[in-house]
Amino acid sequence: MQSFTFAPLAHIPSFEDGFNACLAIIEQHHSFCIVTHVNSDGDSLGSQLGFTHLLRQLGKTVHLVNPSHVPDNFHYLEGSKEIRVFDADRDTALLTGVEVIFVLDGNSPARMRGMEEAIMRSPAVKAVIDHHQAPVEFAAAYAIDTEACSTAELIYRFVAYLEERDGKTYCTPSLAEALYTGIMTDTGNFRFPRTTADVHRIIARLIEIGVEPYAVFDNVFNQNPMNRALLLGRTLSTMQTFHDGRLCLMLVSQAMMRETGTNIDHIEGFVEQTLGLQGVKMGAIVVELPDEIKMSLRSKGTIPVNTIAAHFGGGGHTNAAGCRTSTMSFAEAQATIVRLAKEYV
Ligand SMILES: [Mn+2]
Repeated sequence: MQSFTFAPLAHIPSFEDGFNACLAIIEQHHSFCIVTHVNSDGDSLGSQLGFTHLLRQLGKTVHLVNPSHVPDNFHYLEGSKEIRVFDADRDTALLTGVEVIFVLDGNSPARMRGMEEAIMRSPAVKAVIDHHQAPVEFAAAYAIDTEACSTAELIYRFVAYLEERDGKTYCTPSLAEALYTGIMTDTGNFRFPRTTADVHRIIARLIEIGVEPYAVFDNVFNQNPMNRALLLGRTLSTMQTFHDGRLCLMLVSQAMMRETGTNIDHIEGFVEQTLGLQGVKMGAIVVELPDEIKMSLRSKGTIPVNTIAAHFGGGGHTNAAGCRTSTMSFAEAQATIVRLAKEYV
């Protein structure tokens, strides 16, 4: 497989310019493929499906292809069963044949791990809607607002704008539920710093349209299989603190996953436990996978965990970031995080 390198985007347009550029692309084309990042989460799926429901009401043809499968707890989202897991032999022609590829909740083809080549070789117009920092050069349009709580919030702006322009309602119950899911999960259930009054006004509208907050929460978070609970127990027992209790580290080894019959999907959300410990300013979970080490980082205040993630070639936000390494051992990755964190905590 060819490997691609991407230059940082030299000029990041204002959100308004990027928004208008995306609107023009929507207007001018008929067939779309919407893709999102590897290891699907509530915001990637919620924004992908919310945007799909919008584009279809505008008469567009929409295909959905992701680099990884939809976790079971998001199957309640309407349209989720249409999402294909990318298969190069089957889906390269689809990506090549559509007029537009929209990349949501990610700003580099590298985030669509395994799909980079198909995306880059496709003659389709590429466009990005995202709220992460450090986009790379590959698309014709970028609607990026790093102040937004979620990509779902940005999709809502398209919905609201088009409703105003066309004088009709596009925010159907299915669309509302998709965007609610994205906002709820990416704000950590409405508690992270970007949970603004404007976000709550959007949520108010989504509830008015018919979203049931408890039902969504129940679908996403109350469906844990027993083996996940057992893995969480084992993971909590690995908790260690460093730097006078300001850094908390948790570990998940291959053996722990094997013994509990779990996989990477089951670890979603574990890292949040680190910040619950008194005095902790930064938390990390280091996960040993068969061919690489995956790390998720969280912080309070101004500690820039995305800077630490960038050391490993990853990224994210100030308070939530992630990265992977296939060159360091499990132990080396842990030691490196502890060492890098010292400067910030
Ligand atoms: Mn997001």
